[in-house]
Amino acid sequence: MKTIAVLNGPNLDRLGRREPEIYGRETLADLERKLHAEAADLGVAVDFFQSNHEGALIDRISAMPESGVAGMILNAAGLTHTSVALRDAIKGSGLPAIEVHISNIHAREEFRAHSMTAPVCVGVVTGLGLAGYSFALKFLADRIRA
Ligand code: CA2
Repeated sequence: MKTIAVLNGPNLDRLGRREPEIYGRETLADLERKLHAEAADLGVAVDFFQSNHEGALIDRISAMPESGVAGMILNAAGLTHTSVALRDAIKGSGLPAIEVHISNIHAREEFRAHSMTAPVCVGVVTGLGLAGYSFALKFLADRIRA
């Protein structure tokens, strides 16, 4: 069975516990449970990982090709807007990546509208809440099976 990695960046461990008006009330554990169930229906496995540390996310991405991961869904959170190193890691992995944002990064502060990582991703889902992860999972699962 093919594995799709789901990576979440800094502060997303607080999901559902602060700023519910922006990020909703569901927690990261709720999201993980939902994606595992959806992945089972799609015939893929999900490897779920969150870190507040840029280097830990980069190490995880770098290890993916050898560990048999077939693609990734990435919400790099605040690092989206700053991290050349993360962008290099995504590109270097050679794996298809979908960037996901819970909020619409184009409808908020100007600095959020620019993504360092989007140009090395297949596509971006932004502003659809946690459903964005599900859409990205379906897309990647279809693509990987094709
Ligand atoms: O909308 C998204 O998914 C973001 O990636 C979330 C990041 C933000 O920096 C990006 O511009 C857009 C922030 C993640 C912080 O997550 C929290 C969740 C709940 C409570 C507090 C922070």
